[in-house]
Amino acid sequence: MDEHNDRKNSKDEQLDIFRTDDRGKELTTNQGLKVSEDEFSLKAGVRGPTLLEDFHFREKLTHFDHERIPERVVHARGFGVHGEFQLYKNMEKYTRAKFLQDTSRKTPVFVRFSTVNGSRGSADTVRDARGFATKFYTEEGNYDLVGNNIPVFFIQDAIKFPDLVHAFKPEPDNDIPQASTAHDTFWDFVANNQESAHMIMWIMSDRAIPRSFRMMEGFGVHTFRLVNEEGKAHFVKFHWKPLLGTHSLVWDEARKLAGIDPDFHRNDLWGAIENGFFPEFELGVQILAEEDEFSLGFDILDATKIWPEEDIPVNIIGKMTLNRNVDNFFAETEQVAFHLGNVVPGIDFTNDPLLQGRLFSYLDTQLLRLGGPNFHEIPINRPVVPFHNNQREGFHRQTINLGKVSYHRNSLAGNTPSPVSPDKGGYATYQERVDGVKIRARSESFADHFSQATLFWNSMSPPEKMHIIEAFSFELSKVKSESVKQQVVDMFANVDMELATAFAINIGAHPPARGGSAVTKSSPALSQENTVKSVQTRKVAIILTEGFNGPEVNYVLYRLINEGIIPEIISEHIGMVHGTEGVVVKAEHTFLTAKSVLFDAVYMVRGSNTNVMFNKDAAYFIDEAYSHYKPIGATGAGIEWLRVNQILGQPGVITGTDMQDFVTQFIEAVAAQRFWYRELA
Ligand code: HDE
Repeated sequence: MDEHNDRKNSKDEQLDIFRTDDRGKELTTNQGLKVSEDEFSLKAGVRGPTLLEDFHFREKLTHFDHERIPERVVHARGFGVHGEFQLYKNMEKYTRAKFLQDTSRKTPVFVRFSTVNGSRGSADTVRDARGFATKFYTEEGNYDLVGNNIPVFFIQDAIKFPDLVHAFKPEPDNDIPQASTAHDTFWDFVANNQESAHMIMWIMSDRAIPRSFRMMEGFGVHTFRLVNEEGKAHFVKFHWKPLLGTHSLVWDEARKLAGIDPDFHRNDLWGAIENGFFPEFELGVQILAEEDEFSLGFDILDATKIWPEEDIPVNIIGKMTLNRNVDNFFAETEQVAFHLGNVVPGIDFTNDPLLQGRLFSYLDTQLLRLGGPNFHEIPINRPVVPFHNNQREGFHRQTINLGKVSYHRNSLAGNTPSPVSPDKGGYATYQERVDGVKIRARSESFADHFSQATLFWNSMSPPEKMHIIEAFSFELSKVKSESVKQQVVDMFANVDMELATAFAINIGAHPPARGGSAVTKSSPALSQENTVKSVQTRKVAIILTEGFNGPEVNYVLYRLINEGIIPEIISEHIGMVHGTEGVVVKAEHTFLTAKSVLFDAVYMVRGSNTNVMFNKDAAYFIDEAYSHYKPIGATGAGIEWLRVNQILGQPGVITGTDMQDFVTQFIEAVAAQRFWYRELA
């Protein structure tokens, strides 16, 4: 319980009250009765029937039978971690939210990353948007920023959300495919709901297969409002920027990882935090004056639109550090309940029809998932400030509310709990003027579905464009309906003719007869080519066998670790491997467990003189890493391997005899991360 005192904060202290440690204790029933036998049920005779009287057996089995709760209808598979947020800049000019004013305060946070489509047990590396939901435990109550790693959404109005989800989930007759959009109903939805065009471009891009939860951006997606002390409002879009940069897997790698390590992203995040490499994300805001609401050429209430960063800069205002893993996955990650309606004074909504619908859905969904209206009392969901109101009873109520009064207005309790005026911290809704007739319709200003999809395409580097074409080709190759395939080709001709033509040919559809876009604008911030490139926590596989060059390997290990790179040794067996000059290193893997997709780079030191299988595996490992565009290094006997694989001299393939020089170049290559132009060299 005192395991992480250095990282204690108000939320952590609160959780302490609920932590319980069964280790070293006597076994009891839930009633505290000491149990003398936990292996045999109570029977009438040793070979006779089990007795109903066996209260211990029944309690144990009944509890077990009820261990599962419904998984989230979307974002079922997630991974949560604790951390804290600290502000760089006082934002009082824009908002009265205290946690956005006080730069000295550390606000505890809980973040749950997730995939959207798959079930709880699905693989981490599937092609999908990722959820990025943050609960700030502020001194004014909980504020939830429930975002994704993609800044736009498939639809413009929440009423279509059930249709969208029915289309992308496994098909209802056979429940296939799991955690994949590569099937008929999804693409049928896309072609017949063309507002999805922009989101689809992101989903087909590298953004949908992140390298790590630690290496993806987060977006609030909707336009929100910041409101200051004077009641003046500004429109705002929220961004999370990872300090490690935004990085992705390649598709072949992602698919293999889904089998080799379905928990790849969980392992990565858990391990990084356990090893003290705390993921950091900066919070950015794009701010737009109310008077400029109609100045952008699109509707800011339309969640299929971004505000290009080059037009409205992202102002970095603070940093979140994720520094503590959960103690218990179910208690914390599974039971955490996010809700867009969890706001603090100074943060308000807009009329984005997607946002408005979410304000209903998140509260509603928890009632089923967490079994009643008292889920705010579950430890992970409690604010760090007290709550008082006249809500009472319901399933699983924990608080014992004192007194007779549970209504407002009253005289028996001095009319308390009493509402608080806005100048004393009470939440007051922003007084936006609203005037209109009741109507079921969509504003004409939401009609342009393609311009920003083209903006995204225009902003991609050639390799990124290639990946998008490949992703469309893959997904649509899995679609059985020729009609749906053709509809999708014709739809994306509106985004770009080259794109639609390229995948049309790959999937055996007719290239589009007409299409094209007049949009020539691009936004460099959208391309991952322009992201931060860091070697921190990159994993390098070091392949060696007995008799390796001791001083050389020692030197390489020293330099890599010094840079924050994580080297892991693969050898013929796990355990100590002996090199020259008395150097001994510990191999953590054999090729049985270590596959190239689990690493960011390879350093080949030495194969085996006798073990043909090992050499075959090593050659395959290097070849696969090469085909995934990863840095490859070799020295001494290792160089011959690269010659045999015919990759010497290719970009990102580093060899050398001067060790200092070699390691410097190799580290630079690890920083560059991928060498897309290999085949062309
Ligand atoms: Fe969600 N979404 N969503 N969503 N969403 C849920 O709430 C919903 C949308 C997002 O880690 C559900 O507690 C509707 C956009 C995340 O616990 C549910 C609409 C964005 C998470 C729900 C949207 C998101 C959810 C399911 C269309 C990015 C996981 C379980 C109007 C800005 C939170 C739950 C976690 C989860 C409804 C669209 C992000 C059913 C109706 C846009 C990160 O309430």
